Amino acid sequence: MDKDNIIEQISQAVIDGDDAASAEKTRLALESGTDPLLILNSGLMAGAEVVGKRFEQGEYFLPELLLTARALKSAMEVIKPALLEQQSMGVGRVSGKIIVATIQTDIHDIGKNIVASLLTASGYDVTDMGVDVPLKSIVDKAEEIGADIIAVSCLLTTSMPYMKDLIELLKGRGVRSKYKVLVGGASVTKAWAESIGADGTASNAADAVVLVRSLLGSG
Ligand code: B12
Repeated sequence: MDKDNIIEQISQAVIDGDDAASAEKTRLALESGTDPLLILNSGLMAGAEVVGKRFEQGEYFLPELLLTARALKSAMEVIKPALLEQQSMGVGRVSGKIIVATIQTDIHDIGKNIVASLLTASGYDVTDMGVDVPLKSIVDKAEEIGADIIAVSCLLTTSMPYMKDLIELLKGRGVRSKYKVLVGGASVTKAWAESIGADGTASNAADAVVLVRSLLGSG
């Protein structure tokens, strides 16, 4: 099967908000040996990006976003086992407690969920706090479980300042140095992450795992 073509078809299914097609095309792509990461990055996320642009331009509306979310989720169900298998290959015992959350006022969780799943598959002890999580709850939980890393996701530019506030809150409580803070999500850039004093960012879930490994070590 032509790999570029199937990746394009997956993107198209996401753009069309066709959940049956996105799952089916993803299954076909995996069966033909396509790298699950390529499907995630070049198929699913690329399709989501197009939908986002059309939404911004007033060509798509909330119903289309919802259909796309469904198409992304159905494809994620298919791709997840393959991604997890790839991620857990060769992984021994690792140690590290990681809190994962979508920051307050933001409810996007498809990307956050895949980051949490891959980190779990990589052997880390992950506490997924869900979406729209207040800053104080994140810090309280980190203190309670003795987390090593706080990984926050955010897709709305209007919610991004809360990531900075999270770092300020950690400083205010005198516990900033206890944690590595990672930030991510479609709107987060490396420059922005640096500007707020975060310890790192990654543009996709697999790179998030690489980043965590580099911070915590893998064995
Ligand atoms: C699907 C979607 C929705 C769904 C979300 C469903 C769900 N359960 O998540 C629904 C329909 C609910 C929705 C709602 C809204 N949305 Co919306 N949505 C999208 C869309 C199209 C795709 C998001 C997605 O799932 N992408 C696929 C995943 C896999 O990618 P990802 O999230 O980026 O995650 C990857 C990486 O970023 C990274 N990553 C993610 N988190 C983390 C964390 C760390 C620590 C690290 C290291 C890495 C990392 O790894 C992930 C996997 O590889 C985006 C467009 C886009 N370009 O993303 C708009 C988008 C995010 N939405 C947008 C908007 C405006 C909204 C609404 C305000 C619309 C409205 N008027 O109501 C609401 C907001 C509600 C709220 N309070 O949060 C805008 C935000 C614009 C902006 N600049 O702020 C976008 C960018 C569209 C656009 N271009 O206009 N949305």
